[in-house]
Parts: sequence; C-alpha cells; structure tokens
Amino acid sequence: MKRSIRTSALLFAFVFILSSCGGNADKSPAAGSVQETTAEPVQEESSAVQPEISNSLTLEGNDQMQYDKTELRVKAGQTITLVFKHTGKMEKTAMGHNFVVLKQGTDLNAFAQKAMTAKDNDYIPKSESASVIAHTKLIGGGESDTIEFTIPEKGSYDYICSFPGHFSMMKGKLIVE
Ligand SMILES: [Cu+2]
Repeated sequence: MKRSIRTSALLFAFVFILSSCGGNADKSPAAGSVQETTAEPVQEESSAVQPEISNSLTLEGNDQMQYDKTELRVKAGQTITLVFKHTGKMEKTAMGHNFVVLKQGTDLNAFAQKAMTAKDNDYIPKSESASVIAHTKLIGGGESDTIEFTIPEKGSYDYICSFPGHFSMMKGKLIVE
C-alpha cells in the first residue's frame, strides 16, 4: 500500500516535471518544432466517390490529356453501352483520344509501345488484337463515339487511351461485378 502511494507520488512529480518542461518548450520555438509539420489529410480523388454500377456509361476526354473518370463499374454478362466524348477543341492529330479496354494480364507498357506504331489503324495495333476487348475510334475535339460490348467475366480490366504518349495520363479501371 505504502509503495503504491509512493509510486503515484513519483508519477505525479514526473508528470508535473513533464508538463512544466512542455511549458518552457512552448516559449522557445526551437528546433523541436521543425519535425512537427502537420500532415495534410490524404485525398484520394479517384476513390472518393464510388461510381454506381451501370452498363450505360459516359466517359470524356479533354484537351488536358485526361479522362473524366478513372473508374467505371458495370455488370458482367450484360451489354455495356459506352458514349465516349472529346470535350476539348484540339484536332485528333494533336490531341486524339480513344478508349481501349484490355484483357486481364495485358502488359500495358508493351501494348502502348506497339500502339504508337499503329497510326493507320487509330493506334490500335493489329498484332495485339487478341488483347483488346473493345475500343472506340480515335476522336478529336467536339467528336464522340458510342460502342457496345459485353464482358462475361467479373474482374478488373484496364482501359487506356492508346494515342502516343497519352497512356501514362489516360488510364483507368473498368470493374466488372
Ligand atoms: Cu488520348
């Protein structure tokens, strides 16, 4: 009993010392405060809003080399209708966009490399056609293209714009549920 009283007295003293130290530290804004840069809340824009499951999709590309959505959700085994719009003003030779859904396991870098050489086919490389589930045509500012396709198997599929240099910026996931 005596011992525990002594311990709590010690504890009290310790806490007191700590808090008075803290007080002193506050008065001198020295080196210690440098490390305490407040961490900003991590914002994950792409996953902040979960898209609804719908097989009626719209997707846009713009003059800033961006898709407006990086995730799309659809149901497996049912016809998907995708309306793809280019909301920019630039010519398709300079800022052309398409939407290419690829089979699982496709090496995106390798595909994009091959696509660069397929200008005569809207940058869809014929040698890689086995990897392509569906694609729109290549469109420029103000244009749109609508396609229909079906994906029987559930899973996560990559989609990209295969215009040269766009794939690093323009890619997303088509989630099939
Ligand atoms: Cu593009």
